[in-house]
Amino acid sequence: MGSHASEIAAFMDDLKAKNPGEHEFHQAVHEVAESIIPFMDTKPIYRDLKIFERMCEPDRTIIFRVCWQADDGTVHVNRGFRVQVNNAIGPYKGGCRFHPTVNLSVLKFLGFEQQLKNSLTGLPMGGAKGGSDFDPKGKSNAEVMRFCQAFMSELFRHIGPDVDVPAGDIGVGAKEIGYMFGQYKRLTNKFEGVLTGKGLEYGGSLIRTEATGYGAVYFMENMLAVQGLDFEGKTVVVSGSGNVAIHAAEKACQMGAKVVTLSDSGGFIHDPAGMTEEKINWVKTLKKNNGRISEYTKEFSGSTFHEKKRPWSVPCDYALPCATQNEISGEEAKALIANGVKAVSEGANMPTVDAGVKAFLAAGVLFGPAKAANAGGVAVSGMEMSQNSARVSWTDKELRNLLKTTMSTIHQTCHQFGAGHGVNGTVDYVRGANIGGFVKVADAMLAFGVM
Ligand code: NDP
Ligand code: 2IT
Repeated sequence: MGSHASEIAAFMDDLKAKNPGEHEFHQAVHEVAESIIPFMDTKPIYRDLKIFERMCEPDRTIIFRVCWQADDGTVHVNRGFRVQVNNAIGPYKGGCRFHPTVNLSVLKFLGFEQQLKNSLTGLPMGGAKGGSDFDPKGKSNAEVMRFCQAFMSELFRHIGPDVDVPAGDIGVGAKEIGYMFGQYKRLTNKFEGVLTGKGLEYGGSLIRTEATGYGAVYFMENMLAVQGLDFEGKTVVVSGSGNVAIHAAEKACQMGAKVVTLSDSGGFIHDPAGMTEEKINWVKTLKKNNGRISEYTKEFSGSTFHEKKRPWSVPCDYALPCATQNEISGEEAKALIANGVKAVSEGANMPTVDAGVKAFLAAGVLFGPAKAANAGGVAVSGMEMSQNSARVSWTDKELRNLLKTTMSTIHQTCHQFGAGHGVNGTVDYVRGANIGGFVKVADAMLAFGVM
């Protein structure tokens, strides 16, 4: 990489000048540039035709006002976004996030990664991301419904089953998807597969809810198998307690691991005895009722709550960050390494800061980057799109098998481009995922000529 340092620096200077202040976007692009810029030597036409520059400039960015009324009659104004990054290999596809930290930088980083992630799934999906700075916390159901309807009242004209298919992300689950689908149907008079993560009654797919968390565990299982390791009896630390975290914890438990932590923005719980299916089901109900993870300690004795702390100081064999971006700092990565962590699989998007990723790679930790490790969610979304187009519903067994096979195919792709590139000849899954995702999108773009 050394000989490419100045090309990467110049590329990043240009990107930063064009996108000032968008730190998360810079961070996501920089990580990929470190893999792709040297790789372009193997096929100079990518460089000559500015394929990577084009992937860093969204096809379009839609920003709109979302105005809604609270239960007490007050009027609120939020900002809505949809960043349509690239549709070279299929309709734009990616989730919507409702969280007060949402801004253009966050959605551009997520959309940028999504185009590569979706390519890795092998399914025909382009990349996009959307959302709003709306904070669902503390809102009534009626307020969430009015917000979702207001959001869709503008978004509907920019999406469609062959155009752009949004889904959930932080703050957007089955309830919000239901409200948005209903509003789309009312405005267009069309019942079509325009969103994924839908309820089973109206075109949703089995296993979509579980897919991201389960997939992150399957990805880790594949990485472990290369080194003859597994989950049996291993201690696992999980962050978050939302959709991804709960299902990652559930699958790790089913595979014989001892899951000892969960968290939310208030802090983390440590349960040294390990979680059972019963405890995880209790957390599912807690979260459905908008409860806080601190309540866990009142229900299960022997567990402790650590206010405003993240779980990375707890010794473990494996770590599954499943909450949000930049939740493992360089120092926290070093603490995990010092405590003997052997593998990390990113259920969340970009949960590890750059220094943390570098520390894991330098220490030879098996590190599954988000765009590969959490691709199970969007992969089953792709399967939901197929079922909707064919007007069929696949069985639970078929979908479970498809998810497992997809995660192992993604692992193989990462292995193909990453093997031998890590320390002491190990697999660099970051390089593997970046190049594995890039090639298909890049070759499709070449086929279309200059545009
Ligand atoms: P949820 O809204 O269901 O849960 C989010 C969890 O993360 C909550 O426990 C939340 O705590 C915590 N969290 C969110 N923001 C912060 C923050 N700034 N600081 C600390 N904790 C935070 O979202 P998901 O589980 O769906 O998403 C989690 C991650 O997984 C995200 O990075 C998302 O992009 C990624 N992902 C999701 C997919 C999906 O299919 N849902 C697919 C692929 C990736 P609190 O309740 O206190 O806010
Ligand atoms: O980050 C992600 O991959 C998601 N939030 C899921 C996207 C999708 O379209 O299912």
